[in-house]
Amino acid sequence: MTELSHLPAQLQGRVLVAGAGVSGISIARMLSDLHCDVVVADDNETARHILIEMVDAQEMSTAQARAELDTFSVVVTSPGWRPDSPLLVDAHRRGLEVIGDVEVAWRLDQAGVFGEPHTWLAVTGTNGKTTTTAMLAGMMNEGGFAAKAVGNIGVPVSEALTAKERIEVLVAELSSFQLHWAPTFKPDAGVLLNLAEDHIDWHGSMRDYALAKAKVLSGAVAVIGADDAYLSELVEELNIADLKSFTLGEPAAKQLGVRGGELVDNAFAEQLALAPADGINPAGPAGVLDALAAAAIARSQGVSAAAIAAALAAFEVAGHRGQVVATEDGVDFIDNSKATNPHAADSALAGHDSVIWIVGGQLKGTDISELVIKHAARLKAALVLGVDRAEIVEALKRHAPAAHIFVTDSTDPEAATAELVAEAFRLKAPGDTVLLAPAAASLDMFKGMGQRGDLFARTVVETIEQHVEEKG
Ligand code: UMA
Repeated sequence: MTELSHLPAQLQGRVLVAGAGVSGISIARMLSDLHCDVVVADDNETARHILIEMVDAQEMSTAQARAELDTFSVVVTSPGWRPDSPLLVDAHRRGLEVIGDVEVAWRLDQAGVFGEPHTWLAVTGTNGKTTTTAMLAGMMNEGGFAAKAVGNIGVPVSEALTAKERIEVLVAELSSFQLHWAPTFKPDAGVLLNLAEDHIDWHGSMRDYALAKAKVLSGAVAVIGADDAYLSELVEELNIADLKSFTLGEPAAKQLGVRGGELVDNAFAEQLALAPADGINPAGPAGVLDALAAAAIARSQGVSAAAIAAALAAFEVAGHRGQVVATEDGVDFIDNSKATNPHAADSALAGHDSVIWIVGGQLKGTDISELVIKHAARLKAALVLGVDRAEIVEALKRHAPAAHIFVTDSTDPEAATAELVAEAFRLKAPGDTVLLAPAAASLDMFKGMGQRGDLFARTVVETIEQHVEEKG
């Protein structure tokens, strides 16, 4: 076990962990296992009590931690805490360093606390992060590395670092929050997939959001999505050495792309065919882009074309990303609960001619008007829920006047879902698609986007079963 004196200096004093959620529990556990003096603060008393049953740490309210700030040597914040939270603002004002879970794990790893430092492969972007991360982990494992998908995907980074059986390669899905709180993080290879408005309320501006994400490009290998105009402009300004990219078109020099129906690497090899573009799961251009991004990073680490092809063939898309959960009388019911911002909802809406769209939740400061304008012609109806419903209804009335609008004011997850699904069944006709792609976060009403998708799927399936029973 590591001596306290081998740890980075700030961690040798009293460490305040802000947040007793998934990342707070994990970071507190890792630090207390390293004999650090750990205190966890959270606004939620139940969360604090759950934590201390699992971890050898002290707990206190956020207010108390604020009052005792002078006793701490560093604050380790959970990613969801906004930079303008009073506790973090006060800490900053007193000159206390505030860093995130990823930064702590990174610093400890660089200090050799877990043996030889690990290989860090970082994936970020507004959309496609989780799929790309999972694909990349699959490719690395297929290529013979002991790799694990961690980070925003739901497995805290610290969990992988302290795993009994050593994991060599951390394939880290990193949110803009985690990157914001990781000032010295420098992955071995990083990919920034795309950039569109999201989390503007948290970051303060699109530019700050984008700059946080661009931190994954600080390592030896940096890859971006070349088809994204905003991103291409941003990296020009950042002047990144030896930047590689990927495109749906034919690959130029330093690019991966598609030629003759094959994914081709022209960045880490010369026109090397990797795998067929057809049959990639998830189907469609978004899936091909994610596969190209993952392949770029895998290739940078020496993974063979055969291993990449095998990993893609075995890959299955995770839940809530566009599965058809049921079909009745020529109408598909699709769960894309993962569409937590307008950019993601944009790809979900594309390709359907007549959509009954379930939309709403927390817009997080983003503007939904453009999305409504772009898809107005395919909107047969919009069924609206959530805290920002008034803003959404206004955009619909203004930009999609032909769409039938139905709003639920219910804040109960089950009741609201039942109302919307019942309305969808009343309205649907053969050829329509009933699409849950809310363009907004779920946390105003649901435990997360998973619960939102599950409730939708369950309610739809139960309604169809009821129809079958009635007919029978
Ligand atoms: N809390 C306070 N005061 C505050 C804010 C939060 O006391 O001002 C407390 C809450 O009571 C709660 C805890 O802090 O007990 C929650 O911390 P958190 O919001 O950082 O959530 P975690 O449970 O630690 O989960 C986080 C990520 N959550 C967020 O970034 C919001 C998870 O990403 C991630 O999987 C997990 O760490 C492991 O790394 C989720 C997410 O929604 C999936 N991510 C966003 C997205 O994908 O859009 C970025």
